[in-house]
Amino acid sequence: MKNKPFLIIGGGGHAAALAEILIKQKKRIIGVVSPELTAGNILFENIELFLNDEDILKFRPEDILLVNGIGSMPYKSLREDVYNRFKKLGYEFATVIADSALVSDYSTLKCGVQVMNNCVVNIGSKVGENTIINTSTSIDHDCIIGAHCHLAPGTTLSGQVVIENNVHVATGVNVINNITIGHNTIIGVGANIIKAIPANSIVYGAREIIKGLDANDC
Ligand code: JB3
Repeated sequence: MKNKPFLIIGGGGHAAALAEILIKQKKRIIGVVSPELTAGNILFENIELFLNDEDILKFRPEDILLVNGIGSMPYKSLREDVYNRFKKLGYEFATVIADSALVSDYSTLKCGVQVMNNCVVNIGSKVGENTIINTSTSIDHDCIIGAHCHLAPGTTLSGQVVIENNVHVATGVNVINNITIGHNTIIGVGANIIKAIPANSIVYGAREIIKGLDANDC
């Protein structure tokens, strides 16, 4: 993987956050692939813009590393679709770890994992391919996180938590130790998870104040 240049797929906030991490690490970004830039223009203005994913095919798989800058939100499969398409074509996705993150030497991050600023990944934990460990998320010891997950900012996992594939954990969720969360599940913002969650679940977190009700009704 040494010294290969990077091509970032996506031109939004997630791509910009990744680009800044890579630029700080003096990595060479040779292009951004996106139909439009919707964030991070200050960074992207000096990087060549390719408007179509087909443009990636201009580069040989062995010459570059791809960075999946398309974020991950519930019910949207674009991130995973792009990852699977170019993986199948032989391209390699870089694993990105922010300098400000603390990742144990005894943890395992699969291809394309992204550990954003200020995260902690403790000893014995494993993270599956193409998963986003977003800003200020803490994964304690011996957790197993599946592929194509998104642990949104401020997620906290105690020890031995198992999260299966394609799980979206929203901002500020807390999970106590030895809990399993089944695949294709959405955990809502701020939820505190104290028991196992079956696959294909939706768990609501903090609920917004419903308009028209006064404080006493909430
Ligand atoms: O929650 C956090 C902290 N971040 C979210 C992130 C995980 O996911 C963020 O708030 C967003 O919800 C999302 O980030 P993302 O993907 O950067 O969102 P957005 O700002 O909508 O940017 C999507 C980018 O993908 C835009 O630049 C689109 O033009 C681009 N795009 C859309 N379709 C595409 C395609 N790019 C490529 N290469 N191919 C496409 O098919």
